[in-house]
Order: sequence, then C-alpha cells, then structure tokens
Amino acid sequence: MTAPTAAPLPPVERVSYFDATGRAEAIRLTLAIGGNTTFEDDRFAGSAWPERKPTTRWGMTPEATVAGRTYGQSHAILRYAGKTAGLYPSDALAALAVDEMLGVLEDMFVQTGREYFIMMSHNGPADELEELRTKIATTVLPDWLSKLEVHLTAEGDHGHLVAPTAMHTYSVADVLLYTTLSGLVSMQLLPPAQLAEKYPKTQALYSRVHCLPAVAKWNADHPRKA
Ligand SMILES: N[C@@H](CCC(=O)N[C@@H](CS)C(=O)NCC(=O)O)C(=O)O
Repeated sequence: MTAPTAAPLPPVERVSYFDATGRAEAIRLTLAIGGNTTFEDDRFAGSAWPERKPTTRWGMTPEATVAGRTYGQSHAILRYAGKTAGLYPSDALAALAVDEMLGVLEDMFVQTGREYFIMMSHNGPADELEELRTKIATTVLPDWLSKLEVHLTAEGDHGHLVAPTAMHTYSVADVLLYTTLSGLVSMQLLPPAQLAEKYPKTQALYSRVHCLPAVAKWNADHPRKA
C-alpha cells in the first residue's frame, strides 16, 4: 500500500518579538535557512511591550502566525518552523533526540544568558552583577559546555547535535545552539577564544551554522542589537 502523500505545511506568516535576538532568533534563522523569505519579521520596542502584552495569547513573546492563527511558545514554534524548513526529523526517535537537545539548550539558556540579562535589565547593583557574571562564566556555563562537548564527541563524526536522517542534516537543535552561544558571546559571558580552545566540537558546529549562506545573509541584513 502506498503511503498517502502529505500535504505541504502552511508556512509561518509572521514572527513577533522584541527587536532583539533572544527567544526569536532561532525561529527566524530556521525560516531563513528553509527559504521562507516572505514571513513578516514583526519586531517591537521594549517600550511597546506593556501595550502588546495583553494582546498576546499567554502574556509572553515570541508568537507566530500560521494559516491566520497565532501561536505562542518559542520551542513549539521552532519545531513547526523546522518541519517547514526540513530541519526537524519525521522519524519519532530522531525527533525525541532533537527535543531532548532543545530542552538542554533551554535549561542552559535559563541558567546563563537569561539570568544575566534579567539582572542587567533590572539595573542590579554592579558588584552583584559582576558576581553573577563570574559565576556563570567560570562555573555554570563551562559545566554546560563540557556536557555538550561530551555529547558531540559521543555522537561521532557527523558533527551535529542529532545524527542526520534522510529527512534532515542540520536540525533546529543546531540552530538553537548557534543562537544561544551567539547571545552568550555578545553578552561577554563566553569569550570566543575559550570556545575554540576548550570546546572544539561545539565551536566547529557553531562555525558551520554561522557560515551557512542563509545565516550569513541574515546576519549581514540584521546587525545584532541584543
Ligand atoms: N516558555 C516561553 C517563555 C517566553 C518568555 O519568557 N518570553 C519573555 C521574553 S524572552 C517575555 O515574554 N517576557 C516579558 C514578560 O514576561 O512580560 C517561550 O519559550 O516562548
């Protein structure tokens, strides 16, 4: 019996978020890598947030619109974007492996860049901010990066967070790794030289995503603000 042919997925029409990278950048990059050049990149200033917040589904951002309906939750949107872009496997076990890495990267992000960003944007006292920066840069982040390096070493020669399948080569997990590390570098929590010296496999994957033509073009067209 021939398997029914799947209908093409409705494209992501709009991504709404602050005019920053944060939780939206992996979604935007995934769409760009998949060739979706027509989605509306809806960015708003932090000062507009109090007005926008009550209009969102869950009082949080990012959100995305697909087939005229709006959805929240960055990882749900990222997975869908990945399905439209060929960056998310159809095989259930491979999808489990991608989801595992998305969870790992969420935990790493929450304990590092997000925690630091929140204290920074609340104008925390300089000495406490420095203490937190030191803790993240010398303890919390190296711990996560060591674990990622061990994982990539165990994965072997393919060099991705999740082994490629017939359906995908890069996955949304690779893209989220890239955007998470970029954020840490730009907040000066992660010196690029340290990444290269101590975590070569992680650095190699970061560089390969950075050099993908669609990523290079996106970065050139959207100079980093935050
Ligand atoms: N689990 C949510 C978390 C979203 C989230 O925390 N968004 C932040 C910005 S990165 C936000 O909306 N902050 C403003 C607020 O909570 O009022 C997701 O992954 O989308």
